[in-house]
Amino acid sequence: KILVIGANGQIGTALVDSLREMYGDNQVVASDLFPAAEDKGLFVTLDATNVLALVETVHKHNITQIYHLAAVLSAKGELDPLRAWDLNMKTLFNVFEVSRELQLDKVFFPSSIAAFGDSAPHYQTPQETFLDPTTVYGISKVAGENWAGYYHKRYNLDIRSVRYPGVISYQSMPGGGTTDYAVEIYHKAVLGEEFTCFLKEDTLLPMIYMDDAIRATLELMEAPAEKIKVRSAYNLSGISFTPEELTRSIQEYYPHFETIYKPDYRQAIADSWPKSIDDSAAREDWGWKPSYDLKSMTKVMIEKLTEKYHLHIA
Ligand code: VAH
Repeated sequence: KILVIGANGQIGTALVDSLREMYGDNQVVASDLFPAAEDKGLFVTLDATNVLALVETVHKHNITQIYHLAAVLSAKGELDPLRAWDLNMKTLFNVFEVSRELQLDKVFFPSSIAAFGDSAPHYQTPQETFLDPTTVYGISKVAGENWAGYYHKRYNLDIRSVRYPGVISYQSMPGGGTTDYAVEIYHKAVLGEEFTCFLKEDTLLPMIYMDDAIRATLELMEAPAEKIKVRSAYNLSGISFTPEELTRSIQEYYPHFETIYKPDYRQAIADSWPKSIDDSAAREDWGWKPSYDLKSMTKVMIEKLTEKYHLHIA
């Protein structure tokens, strides 16, 4: 069975649904610190910093794979660096150690474009390049990538990872990320409100629509092990756009929608990240190809959020 740690997070929420669709509801155990609002199937409360609790959960539910989606994200991590490092790494080591000891089949842990810093080329950022992350979150992701490679090489643990761009979804709100503006903006537009963006209008960032992010994750995890050449984390790209371009794509539906720009401390984080990603390694090794562009993502986001708020497109 599959255990998803951080099941109530932005990616965890969508990932649990997709894993259940693929493998069956009773094959996926969702876990988080507290239950989600609405009951959505097999769930256990689990604090992944508690290794004994993790061992107990793995034994009790016959877990053979772990997807570790719990972490403190980039912006929030800067408010309490050592807590973010401690939580991100303690949970990661627990997952890697328990998976090694109990000989789990596969482990997924997410890296991020936050692994890159100012020394990496900002356009078409390559798979192999110098990593000098500017946030604690990014430092924890680079450390995680190196530890993943170590556990694979030394213990032959089948750990797989992708460097997610900013992930955009309607199912749940992200928490504490620098790319969160690109989710919040759609909610404001659908609710007929003005949006205040915490990044400058020309801040170009690599993003990905959740359906593509989840499909990439499942395709990576389903690929034969011998195809997985990268045991740190695969670059993954979806769509690169600026807040201005995103606003314009929304105005096709809401002509009077307005974004005002009030950059804050997250601007410096965004400026240190790639503007576009070269994901040719993922395309070559396991056939990755995104299917959403800005137009099709905006269409589905507005449709889904209109339903969610029980509104009807005018
Ligand atoms: C964040 N959404 O902003 C996450 C992600 C690349 C962005 O790591 O921290």
